Amino acid sequence: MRLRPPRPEDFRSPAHTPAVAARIGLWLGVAFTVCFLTGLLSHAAQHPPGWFTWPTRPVSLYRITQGAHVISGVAAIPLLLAKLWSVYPRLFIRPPSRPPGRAVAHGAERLSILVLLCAAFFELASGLFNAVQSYPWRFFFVETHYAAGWIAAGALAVHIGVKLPRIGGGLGERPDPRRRAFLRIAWLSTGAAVLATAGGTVPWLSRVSVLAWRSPGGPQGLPVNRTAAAAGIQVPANWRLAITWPGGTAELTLDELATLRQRTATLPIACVEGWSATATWTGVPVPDLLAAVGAPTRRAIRVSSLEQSGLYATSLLPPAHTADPLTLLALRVNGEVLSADHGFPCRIIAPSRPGVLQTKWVTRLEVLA
Ligand SMILES: Nc1nc2c(c(=O)[nH]1)N[C@H]1C(S)=C(S)[C@@H](COP(=O)(O)O)O[C@H]1N2
Ligand SMILES: [Mo]
Repeated sequence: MRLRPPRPEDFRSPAHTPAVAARIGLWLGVAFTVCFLTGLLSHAAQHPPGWFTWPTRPVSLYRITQGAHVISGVAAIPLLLAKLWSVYPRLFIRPPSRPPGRAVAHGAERLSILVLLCAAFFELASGLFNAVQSYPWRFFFVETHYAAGWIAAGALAVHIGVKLPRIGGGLGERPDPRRRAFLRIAWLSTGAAVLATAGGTVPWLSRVSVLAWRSPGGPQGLPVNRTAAAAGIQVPANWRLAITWPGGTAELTLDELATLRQRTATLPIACVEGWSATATWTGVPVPDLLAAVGAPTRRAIRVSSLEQSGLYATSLLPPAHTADPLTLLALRVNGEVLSADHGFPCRIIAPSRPGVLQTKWVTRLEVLA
C-alpha cells in the first residue's frame, strides 16, 4: 500500500457533507449576526458617538440586547465546532495548478476562511473569558473585542458571498437519516450550552443553569461584581454629595438626600457580562435632585465615585438619562439601606443602562456645559 495524504473523498461520514455544513452554517450565521448586531448596540450604549442616543425605554432594553449578545455567543461555540467538524476534510483539497487565476482565487478564498476562523475563535474565547471575569491577557478587552468583531463580520460576509451557490445546493439536498444523528448532537449540545448559562439573565432558567457565571443570590438579593473592599472604598465620616454645574455648586449630606422626595422603582441591573437581575430601588430621581439645588436639568452629567482608580470609577449620564424620572440616585435596594458592596452611601440606577455605568459609591455629580 502506498501512503498518500488524505483527500476529501476519503472522509465518508455523512457528517462531512455540504447538506450538514449548510444547515449548521445557517444557524451559526444567525448566531453570529445576532451577536454582532447586539455587540454593536452594546458598544454604542457604552461609548455613544455624538449622533447616537441609547433609549431609556423599555427599562429592560439593555438587559435584553446584552443577554442576547452573550447567549448567541455561547450558542455559537458548539455550532462552530460542529461546523468545523463537518468541513475539515476540505482542508485536504489540493489547490488547482492550472490556470494560475484559479489557483489565486482558491488561495484568496482559503485566506478569508483563515481570517474568519481566527477572528471567530478570538471573539468567542475572549467573550467567554470576559463573562467569567478572567482576564488572562494584557490587551484592553473592550476595544480588541470590538475591532475583532468587525473583522469577523467582514470575513463572514465574504465567506457567505463566495459560498452562496454551495449553501443553496446543501440546503436543497433531500433529508438523509444518516446525517440526522450528527445534526441532532449539534442541536442538543447547542441547547445544553444555552440552558447551562442563560439562567444568569433569564430568571426562570436559573435553576437549570448550572454553569451560569452569576447566580441570582448575593447580598440584598443581587450579585456583586466588584466589592467595596476590592475597590478600596472607605466612606469618610463627613461624606457629602457634591453637585457642580457651570456657575454653581451644592453639597448635600446623606440625611439631606433622604429628606428629599423619594421614588421607588423596579429596575434591572444588567452587566455587560450577560448576567442581569431585577431589584426594587429607592432614591431621589436625578431630575428632581438637580431641580432641588437649582442646577440645569437635561444635560449630560459626569458621575464620580469614591473609587480612586479603576475603569468604572466614573461614568457619563447622557441627557436622555439625566432627564428621565426613573434615573435614581438610589439610597436603598429591596427595602434596605444599600450595603457597602452595592454602593453605600448612594449609587446611580438608570433604566436601560449598561451595568458598568451604574456607578456605585457616588460622591460627585458634575453637570456638563
Ligand atoms: N464605582 C464603581 N461602580 C460600579 C462598578 C465599579 O467597578 N466601580 N462596577 C459596575 C459593574 S461592572 C456592574 S455590573 C454593577 C454591579 O452592581 P452590583 O454589584 O450592585 O450588582 O456596578 C457597576 N458600578
Ligand atoms: Mo458589569
